Amino acid sequence: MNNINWFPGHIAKAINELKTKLSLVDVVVELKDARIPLSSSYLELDKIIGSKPHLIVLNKADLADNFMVKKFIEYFKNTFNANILTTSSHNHSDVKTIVDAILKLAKPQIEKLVSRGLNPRPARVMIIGMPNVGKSSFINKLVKKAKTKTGAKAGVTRQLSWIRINPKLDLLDTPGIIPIKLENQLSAIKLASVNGVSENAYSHEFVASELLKILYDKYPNELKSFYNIDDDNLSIDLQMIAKSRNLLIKNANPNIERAAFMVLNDFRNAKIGKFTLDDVPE
Ligand SMILES: Nc1nc2c(ncn2[C@@H]2O[C@H](COP(=O)(O)OP(=O)(O)OP(=O)(O)O)[C@@H](O)[C@H]2O)c(=O)[nH]1
Ligand SMILES: [Mg+2]
Repeated sequence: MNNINWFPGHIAKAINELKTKLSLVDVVVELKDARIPLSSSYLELDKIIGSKPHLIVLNKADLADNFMVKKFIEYFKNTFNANILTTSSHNHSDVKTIVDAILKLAKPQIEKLVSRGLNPRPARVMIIGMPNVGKSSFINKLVKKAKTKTGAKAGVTRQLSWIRINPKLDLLDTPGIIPIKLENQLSAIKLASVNGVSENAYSHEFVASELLKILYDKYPNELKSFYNIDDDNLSIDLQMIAKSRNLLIKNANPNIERAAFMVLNDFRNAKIGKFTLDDVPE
């Protein structure tokens, strides 16, 4: 299977669910994977979000290339005037920074209510993001101290519940899932590499081989040194890694399948290094 499969049929349904939830909140927090800030973006998202205030959070920064994360933050700020932060789910020290950023974005909306003679109410926020980007972990981090569910809101779908993060902020307790659209094969390979695509949709050998090409291009020294590959080599493939790691099958042939799993795991756990797969556009 030398491509990554995707199912356009699921997308319309997911987008409709997302739109319904979006209509309930004042602010949207979009999680992106810090290792692929562009490939984990859904191109039509701006149309779906419309003019609602939008905070981008690059999550899993603990696994990404620090220098590149900084460059991407500048890029998003300069090019899109974006509100953007970076975090990782293990780091709980920045909850206040995140909550303050959300409240700041919600303020004009709440002030608008008051200016119309309505009572101020807590701002409403929801988390959205692609599969596996860390939405549930992020929500858990925000609600760690605030365990009070505030129940259904008048006029709002009954099944959805809200969690009061603080007197000024209610969080929708289920995130919105941004469906992945895998039209661009290079983005699809990167998404699969960070475990953002269902494992049934691709062959590990294919994705691991393609990932090795990307890593060799960006981080050749780290890759060679981690897998003990001779410095003279002008590329690294699964065969070389299987040999170097002594992953062999019958007749001392390299076990490509095991090498593929190993490379994907090593990358996903940032064992080879903290890497970013996307490039900042010129
Ligand atoms: N290293 C690291 N791992 C993270 C981070 N955030 C989440 N994870 C891990 O990523 C995996 C997915 O996290 P979830 O919070 O379940 O992601 P999700 O977006 O809710 O996933 P779905 O509900 O399947 O779409 C889990 O194994 C988490 O432990 C992070 O900031 N750093
Ligand atoms: Mg989840």
